Amino acid sequence: MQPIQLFDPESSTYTYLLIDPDTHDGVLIDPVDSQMERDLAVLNEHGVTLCWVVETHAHADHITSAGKLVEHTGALAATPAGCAISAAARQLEDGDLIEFGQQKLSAIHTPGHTAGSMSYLWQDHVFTGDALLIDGCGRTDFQSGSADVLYSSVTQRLFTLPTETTVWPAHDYKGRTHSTIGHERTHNSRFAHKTRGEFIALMDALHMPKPRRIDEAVPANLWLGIVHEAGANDADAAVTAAGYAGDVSPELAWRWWQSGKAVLVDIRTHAEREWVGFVPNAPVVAWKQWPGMTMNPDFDAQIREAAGDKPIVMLCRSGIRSIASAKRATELGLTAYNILEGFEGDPDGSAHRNLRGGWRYRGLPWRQN
Ligand SMILES: N[C@@H](CCC(=O)N[C@@H](CS)C(=O)NCC(=O)O)C(=O)O
Ligand SMILES: [Fe+2]
Repeated sequence: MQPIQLFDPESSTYTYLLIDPDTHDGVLIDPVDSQMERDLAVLNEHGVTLCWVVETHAHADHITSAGKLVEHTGALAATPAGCAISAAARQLEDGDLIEFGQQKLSAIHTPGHTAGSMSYLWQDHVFTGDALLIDGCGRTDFQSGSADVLYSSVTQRLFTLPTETTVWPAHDYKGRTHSTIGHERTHNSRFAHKTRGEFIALMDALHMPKPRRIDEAVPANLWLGIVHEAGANDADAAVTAAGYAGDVSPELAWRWWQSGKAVLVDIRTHAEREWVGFVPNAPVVAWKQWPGMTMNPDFDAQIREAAGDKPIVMLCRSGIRSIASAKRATELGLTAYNILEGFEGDPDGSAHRNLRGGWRYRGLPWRQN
């Protein structure tokens, strides 16, 4: 089956939908926020269960819809580990496989446009992001880009794929849709018959204006496109409580953590995180442990280490253990808050909306991370 190629004319971005023909499980690569309704309609039309939303890098020219798609569909986000998109459930390293139905998509680290950029190989199709474009390549003058590194990625990782592999880029500004590795190897004017030195000189001489939306796009894309309004923290306040610093809503906890104002600590058991859901990259300090739900004897030392010199917000399942552990942390001299009603509180989901942008949904089948 061919990938389905979708286009956003405003940013000239291609989004790709890959579908397992037997199970109808699917993957979306590089979706654009303004095209989310269209993409949901396409998923519907093909009867697709979206399993993964995958990014090739933190885009500089448009905002991704990955976070919203996670929220709408229950898919998980998978992003290159080197791109610091910490809200994504899965952080991909070179060679990692993303499985959907019987299909496998493999990650190929192709740095140079950005340091973390990944390409993805599915059967004889390669999705090259901005590493390799048709008769071109992504610029290398921002986001830890490097022409030297891109030359290696393209010539050693992409041009070594089989000649007939179809190349599907993240952008084309001239209406071209796809190419092949063989064609790009012999015709791409940036690489064909060019030494490394010639390529670097060519990239150094480009002097392109910066992308129009870079200042809003990159920070938003580091959070899967979920934008938090500046200053919103001030409108909310923690409610003071006896024996610990106070109670905070999940949304406030999320914003504190996102802005670096506090550390969000998950104090549930490993089993709960596996089966119920988790907050990507949140430090884990169990309050109680299986077997028998006995106290974690190392809690005091571990919570001190997790907190460092910051306040902590405690997350549990329903908001009982988080209060007990916040009280204990307070006794240890830390500033500790309780997240009201924990991971499973708020049955209508509204207060957890932002958290769920990066969390696994409760009640969905467990997927190996
Ligand atoms: N005019 C576009 C430029 C976008 C741009 O610079 N795109 C980057 C990718 S994020 C690039 O490498 N473009 C390669 C090219 O234009 O040849 C904008 O303002 O958004
Ligand atoms: Fe880019």
